[in-house]
Amino acid sequence: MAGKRTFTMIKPDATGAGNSGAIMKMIEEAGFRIVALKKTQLSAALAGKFYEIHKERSFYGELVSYMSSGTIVPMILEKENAVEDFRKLIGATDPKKAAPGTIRALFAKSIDANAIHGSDSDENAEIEGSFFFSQFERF
Ligand code: FUP
Repeated sequence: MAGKRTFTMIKPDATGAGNSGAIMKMIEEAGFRIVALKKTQLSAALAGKFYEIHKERSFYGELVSYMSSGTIVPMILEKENAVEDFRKLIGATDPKKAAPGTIRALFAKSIDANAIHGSDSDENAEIEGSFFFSQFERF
């Protein structure tokens, strides 16, 4: 059965452009409830750990330095079929390929500065959410 929670973070390009509020409004209007939220900045070491799954990919070094270059807004979201529905709301990784009206089509600058992250499975949603939030921070 599909899970009720996913994990997201608004990335430095979108926070830097002042788009966090507009993106959060889209998320809430799409029926997601924000159950945990903060604004923070990752060290390179922590960004490297978060993206460890991409360690062998050519863009890993740039991804880590980009993701630690500015503030991010990590959130845990709740909705039926959360992971799949949220991936639809954000659109394809490359904003040039993202469907019109999706968050990446509207706000992403490029394939790396692509405005927002969305977990790709229930298992990763749990792992990624736990990376930023303890059980006590959820409400
Ligand atoms: P997504 O699940 O859509 O976030 O995409 P991926 O898991 O494939 O990639 C994770 C992140 O790596 C992207 F959000 C941005 C970065 N990336 C690049 O910088 N270059 C690429 O060619 C692919 C991904």
